[in-house]
Amino acid sequence: SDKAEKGEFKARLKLASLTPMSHTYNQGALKFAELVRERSQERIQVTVYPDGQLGKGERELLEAVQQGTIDVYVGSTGPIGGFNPGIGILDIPFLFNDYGHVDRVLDGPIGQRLLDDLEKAQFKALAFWENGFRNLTNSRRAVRVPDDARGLKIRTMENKMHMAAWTAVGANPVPMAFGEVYGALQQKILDGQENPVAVIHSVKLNEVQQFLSLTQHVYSPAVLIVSLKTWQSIPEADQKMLLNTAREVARYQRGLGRDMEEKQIAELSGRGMSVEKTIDKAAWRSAMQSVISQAAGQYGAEKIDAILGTK
Ligand code: EAX
Repeated sequence: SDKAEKGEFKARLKLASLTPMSHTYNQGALKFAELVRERSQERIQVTVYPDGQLGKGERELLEAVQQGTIDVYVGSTGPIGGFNPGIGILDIPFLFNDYGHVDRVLDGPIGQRLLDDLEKAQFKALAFWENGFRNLTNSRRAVRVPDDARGLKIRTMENKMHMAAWTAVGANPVPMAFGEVYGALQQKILDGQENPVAVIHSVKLNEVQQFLSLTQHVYSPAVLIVSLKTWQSIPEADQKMLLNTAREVARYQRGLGRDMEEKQIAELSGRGMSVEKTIDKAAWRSAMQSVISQAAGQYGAEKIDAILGTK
């Protein structure tokens, strides 16, 4: 960002994500850029760099945001626990029942406290956007019950709780930057990975994964984060506008993935994926129970109960 001659604030902001332009993150980001441009009378320009153009993994993007070389991040909260442990509470398996529950928690006081706390890590988190409920894919076999996943090499995010959850079901988790995943699946270095339908569809994982199981084992929030360095250079009135716009676009962006989910599953199936729709969630939850119980010790049972009990 830089100051214009007559003291009028102007900025060019780089926004980065890992997913293709067609994915909901970037459709949301384009909408955000358009509204910010309009509302700032073209003083603030946001350019969207999708598809890992500015870095292969979300940890890498987040490090650049801390340094201020990338201004804005939209991505999963999965790797943010490495920067700010508190946010990891959201990655507990089977914490959220459905989208309504998600919205009530993330848009309520619990969500706001988690966003505010990210400032300690040099992140000005404007709003929760959405990655989605994560599902397992693999190239070996149909996976319906947890035992079917035994022995599979599954890429996870760089997130200890996710790794522990896959270890608990007897799989072998391999943490890896998202930008390396397609190639590793193609070369059969990995058997599988897990992601929301919107990601699986936009990255065309059906080309390298035959089996999709709608496990929805964990809800994966996304966040829109501005580098604190960038943020502090922005005048208060523009900060307010950015914050309100991020919140407004959050509703639009979350809706995109939710509205497309059924259609994208049907398309993946039409492209040859075999889709396991009947998943016994109780069986998966109990297979991951040791991890869920451990999380209570780590984050405090009362904090988890507050999320579970948000009506
Ligand atoms: O944020 O790394 C992942 O699997 C994430 O779900 C993805 O990059 C979207």
